[in-house]
Amino acid sequence: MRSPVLMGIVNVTPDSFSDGGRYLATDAAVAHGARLFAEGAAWLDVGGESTRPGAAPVDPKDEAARVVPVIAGLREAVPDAVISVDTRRALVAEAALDAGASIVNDVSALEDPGMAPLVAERGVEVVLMHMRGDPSTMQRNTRYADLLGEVEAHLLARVAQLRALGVPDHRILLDPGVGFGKAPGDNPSLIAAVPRLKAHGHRVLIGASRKRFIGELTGVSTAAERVFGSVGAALAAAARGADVLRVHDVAATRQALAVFLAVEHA
Ligand code: HH2
Repeated sequence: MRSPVLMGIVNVTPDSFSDGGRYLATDAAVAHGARLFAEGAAWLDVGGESTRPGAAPVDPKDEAARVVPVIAGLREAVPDAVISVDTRRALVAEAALDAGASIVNDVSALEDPGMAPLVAERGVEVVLMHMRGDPSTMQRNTRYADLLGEVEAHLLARVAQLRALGVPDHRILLDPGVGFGKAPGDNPSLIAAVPRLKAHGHRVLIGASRKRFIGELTGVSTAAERVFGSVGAALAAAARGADVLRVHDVAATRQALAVFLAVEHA
C-alpha cells in the first residue's frame, strides 16, 4: 500500500466551518500553507469560498482576489509544493493557474461550462467531487435511492465530458464528496466505497477532515476539536486505498499514517 498524498487545507475565507477567518490575510495564509508543507502536505489546496452547508456564494472576482496572492506567495515560499485551487468557477481557476496552481479542485465537478475546456486546454489535473445541488441547498434533500450508484454515475458522466475533450484518465481524480448533501450515516459508506470508485481507474481523494459526521459519531461539537476523529477517518480511507487525503491536521495525520503503514508493510 502506497502512502496517500496529504493535501493540506489553506482556507482564505471569513466563514469556513472549522477555521474561517484565521487565514484571511495573505501573509497568514502563506505562512499556514508553508507550515502544512513542512509537516508533510505535498499538495496545498487554496480556497476562497466556503462550501459549508448553507454558505453564501462569493463573487468570483472577490474569490480570485483572495486566492491569487496566496498562490503566488506559496509559489515563492514553497516552490516544491503542488498547489491546487478549490473553486467552482472557471474564472477563478484560470487566474489561479496563471498564478502557479497546477490542480483544479472543483467541488461542483464542472458545473461552470468554462471549467472542462479550461482544464483540457491547460493540461492540468482536476478533482471531480460529487455534490447534489450547491452548498446553499445541498442539505435540503439528502435521501438517495442508491447512494453509491448515484455518486458513481454522476462522477462518471463528468469524466466522460473531460474524455471527450481529450483529458487523459490519469489527470482526473474522483471524490465522493463526504458531507456534501449526504445524510450523516452515508459518510462512512462513502469512505468504505473507495475501492469501488478506484475500480474505474482514477485516483480517489477523500476529504473527511473535521466534518460534521465526525462530530455526530463522537459527540464533539467544535470542528477544530475533531482532530482524533479526523485521523481515524484518514486511516480508514488509507486502508481502502485512497490516493489523496484532504486534511486540516497534517502533522497528526502524517504521524498516524507512518505507524499504520509500517504495520501494513511488516
Ligand atoms: N471539502 C471541503 C472543501 N473542499 N474539496 C474536495 N475535493 N473534497 C472535499 O471533501 C472538500 C473540498 C469542505 O471543507 P473546508 O474547506 O474545511 O471548509 P469550507 O468549505 O467551509 O471552507
